Amino acid sequence: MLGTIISSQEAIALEEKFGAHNYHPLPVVLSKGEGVFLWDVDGKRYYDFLSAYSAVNQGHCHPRILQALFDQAKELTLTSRAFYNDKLGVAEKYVCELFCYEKALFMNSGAEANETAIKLARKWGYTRKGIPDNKAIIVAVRQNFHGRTTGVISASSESSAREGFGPFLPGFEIVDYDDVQVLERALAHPHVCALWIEPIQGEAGVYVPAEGYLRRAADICRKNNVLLMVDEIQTGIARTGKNLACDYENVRPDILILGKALSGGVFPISLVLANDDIMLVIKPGEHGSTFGGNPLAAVVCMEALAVVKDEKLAENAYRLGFIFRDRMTELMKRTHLITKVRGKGLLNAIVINDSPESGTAWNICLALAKRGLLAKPTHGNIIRLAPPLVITEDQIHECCDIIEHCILSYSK
Ligand code: IF1
Repeated sequence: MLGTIISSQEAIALEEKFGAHNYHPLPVVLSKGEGVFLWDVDGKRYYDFLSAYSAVNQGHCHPRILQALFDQAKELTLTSRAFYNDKLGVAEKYVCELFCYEKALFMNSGAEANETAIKLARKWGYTRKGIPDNKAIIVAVRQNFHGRTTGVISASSESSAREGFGPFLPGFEIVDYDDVQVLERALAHPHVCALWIEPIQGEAGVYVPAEGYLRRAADICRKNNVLLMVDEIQTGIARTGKNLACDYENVRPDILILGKALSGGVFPISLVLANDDIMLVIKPGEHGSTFGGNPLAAVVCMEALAVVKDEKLAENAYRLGFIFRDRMTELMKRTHLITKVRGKGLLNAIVINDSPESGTAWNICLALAKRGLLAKPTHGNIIRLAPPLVITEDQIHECCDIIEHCILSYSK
């Protein structure tokens, strides 16, 4: 069975019949990836403008990351944390020095890393801030996205994320994003242990907050002895043109949450970083996971991060992001179909001038796929455009030509 070539139709039918229907994929069946390109089972080549939701910042199947995977896989893949291994400590030192924290806690999925952060913040609240037991509050923001587990969706403001999944975890207060005044009030409550935000809201449609919002949020946290917990799972690791999106405002989260491109899309690795006074509130036996911090992840993570640095991917994303948004802004002047262009680095989106239910953004993505560019709408009428950060300037222009053609020739 392994390696059997199946047609697009067969692949889709198999998923329809045997797979949970928890996604509505574009009708494209991919079988190969390399750098900025994906190929479908019929050999058609596409530019990848989703990058597996920013997990493939280094490009598909990066040779250095794969080599690190192969070399380690032949030696040792998993020991569990019941024992030490010769790679985890090296990786913990690497990421602590890279992101300037004292302690690292490796997990697997982004949701798991956010769940870990919730536990850390709450336990810090009880043992360091003196919040009465089971009274800790974490302030989250409207239209957040931190994952799909029931703890995490307890802080979601979206009915689509919550409906049918209650009862929810208590202890979350939801306030408007990008509103400093509301933070002044909310964070002053003595039972608040943390503010939990994304520096740019990815799922919400690449919503970039006002200049200074992150900085002001950090200051209000400090003033109220509240931890700033930042989810950089989608915005981190060079995606927005800086190593972290927080770097734009010199904000250093008390708890930093990473995932996705930590492995260059090779397999799930997530990470929580904090200093001793926070991380050490969790004692042996109070948290963990079977695969969290396995030697394979340790090696892959270090190589994936080294690739970002060696290939100057943040600088590339920073520079090409401006070129891309300029092209999209020029296009917006020539069409009624685009009402907004926004983003930072190579995390960008265009807002389509139609209702989320209209299907217009979906149809535009189908047209883009026909012309060899893969993207997918979010929140109905917003098209996220986020290629791997290894893309070149010429390729950016070629992709803008494709987007331009599809927008200007689109008709309902
Ligand atoms: C899906 C969204 C993006 C994330 C941030 C945590 C997580 C994610 C900021 C959880 C994951 C993925 C999940 C995937 C689609 C995609 C997504 F549309 F769901 F919201 F990117 F915007 N924090 N985002 O973006 O990490 O547990 O998935 O490893 O669930 O459909 P995960």
